[in-house]
Amino acid sequence: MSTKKHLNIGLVGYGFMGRTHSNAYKRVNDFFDVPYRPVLKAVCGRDRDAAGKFAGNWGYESIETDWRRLVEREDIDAIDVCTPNNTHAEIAIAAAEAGKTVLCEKPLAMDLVQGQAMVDAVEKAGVANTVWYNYRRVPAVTLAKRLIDEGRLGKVFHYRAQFLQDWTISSDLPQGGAGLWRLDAAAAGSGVTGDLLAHCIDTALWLNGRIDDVSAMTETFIKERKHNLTGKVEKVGIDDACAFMCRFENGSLGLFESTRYARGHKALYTFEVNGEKASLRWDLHDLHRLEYFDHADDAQLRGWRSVHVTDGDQPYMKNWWVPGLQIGYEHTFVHQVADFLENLGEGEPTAPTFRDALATQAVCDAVLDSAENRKWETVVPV
Ligand code: SOE
Repeated sequence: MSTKKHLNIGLVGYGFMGRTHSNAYKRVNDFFDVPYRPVLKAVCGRDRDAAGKFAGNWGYESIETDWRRLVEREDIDAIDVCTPNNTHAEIAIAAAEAGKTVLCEKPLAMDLVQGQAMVDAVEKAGVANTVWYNYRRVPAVTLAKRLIDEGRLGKVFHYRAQFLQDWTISSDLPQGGAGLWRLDAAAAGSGVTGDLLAHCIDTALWLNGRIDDVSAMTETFIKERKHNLTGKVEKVGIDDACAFMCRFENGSLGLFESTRYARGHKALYTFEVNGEKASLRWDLHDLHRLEYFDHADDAQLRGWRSVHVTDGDQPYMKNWWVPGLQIGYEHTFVHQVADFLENLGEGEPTAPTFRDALATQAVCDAVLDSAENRKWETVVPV
């Protein structure tokens, strides 16, 4: 019999992210010895049939069609917000006020003002909280963090990141509704900046520290799309592409680029860090590898090495298979739940907390302001 404490999960939203999180809750205790067992108590969605189907598929015990009812339920310990961005704040704040643990999909909020209210709510209520920036927990990315913290790169000069996709090139693609809310500014807040660059920024702040100021440009290539909710052709308010340069507090220079118009690229998230002693780079399409160049190597053999991050000494990997056998995208969510439950047992926060995610929000806001105003913008300290 398991002696683990139960953490009763109430999931709001059952799209793509609802599935990744549910999978993580189900798998975590099979692979990680953590003090809590997540229990799939209820899933909430406005469409009763769809919520029922999701609940049946994933093993949720019950369904709700109003998130307020879910938040009120005494048998729910944690609210997991997997809904479009424009609903994060209202749900997360109500959950915190009801004393629930809150897990929230990225980006934290529509903007900094909303994000600040969310941080205030969880901090005032003293509830555990985290934001699902899952790529931090790709073992190769966590290894990059370890190497940087060990000082192996020395002084960092450059940080560059890209997140490239191609799924919105067709002008026939409508905006709004399931999945396509990402193209609707009223639901998403922004386009690639909040959806994709937010991942790059979260990783960058974690690996390389604060960003002081930014200079950005954005473009909306398709100006009008049919809206699924109104049936009318409406103006597109999101950024289809965004590129920015920035200065980090540690003196290094940053270059970031994201688009959904890079034909041939599905989810090409890459970053590279160049330091005085060493460089490293990572690519989501080859996610179990970390490329590393160490200038201290024997000059005759010096070169980029490709580290296959599958060994028990490397982050998270001792919990999975045997050295040489890799894991993938879904495991990053399992890792986040594992860390969250471990920290919950110890009363410790799990990064990225709402406050950590607010720092990413501050950079996103500065990037969008800079693109609009066509000038450098200072990132508001949070
Ligand atoms: C968009 O296509 C998307 O699914 C993002 O919303 C996710 O955050 C990213 O990880 C993959 O791409």
